[in-house]
Amino acid sequence: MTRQTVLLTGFEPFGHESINPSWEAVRRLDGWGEEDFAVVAAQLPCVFGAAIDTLNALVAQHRPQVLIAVGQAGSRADISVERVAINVDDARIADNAGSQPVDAAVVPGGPAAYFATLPIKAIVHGLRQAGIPASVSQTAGTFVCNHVFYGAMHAAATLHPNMRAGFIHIPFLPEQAARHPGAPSLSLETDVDALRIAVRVALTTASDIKEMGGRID
Ligand code: PCA
Repeated sequence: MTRQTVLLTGFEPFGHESINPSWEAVRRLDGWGEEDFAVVAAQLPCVFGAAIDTLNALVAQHRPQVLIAVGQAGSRADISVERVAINVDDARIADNAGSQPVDAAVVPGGPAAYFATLPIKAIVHGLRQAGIPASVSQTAGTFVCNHVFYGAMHAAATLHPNMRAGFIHIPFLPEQAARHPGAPSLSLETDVDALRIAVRVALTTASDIKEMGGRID
């Protein structure tokens, strides 16, 4: 049996944080696998441009069948499985290299948006079944996470047709939320469990389930 490769990426800390839950979670899954798949975890810089360059090099090196990029979303209360990446960088804060693009295209001339090709509804369903709060998210924002998500989908669409890809935002860890009174958080253990489920569901679901994941607001 050929082993499938799953690439998980997390980000370095950004803003005023000294850790990023996405990297803390994915690095614990580096090397995890079963007879039919193996996980490679890698860190991306929180820098426009360089993050996509790093991701493209990782994809060229590892040729994953499944790519799940993970990032921190401090205001989110649950595991947010992203539906769509948009072709815009509009940064509220500077990235880790000091750049703050406003209304710039991620890929000039590229499509306005790409949908994730992971089974997002099945992943949310699997997470909820396991007692983990999760939802479909309709926006990955306009900062480096959306940028990387768009870059990943563009690479999949143009260069790697056999790679399924998507993005998951995770909340603060409790120790981060303790410095932001009122902010929601999830434990590292829950994040790691959630990513294990996302990987398994992505590998075993050929076509997504049809289950309501929309919002009105
Ligand atoms: N979250 C940021 C970028 C890096 C990260 O972990 C975002 O949501 O864009």
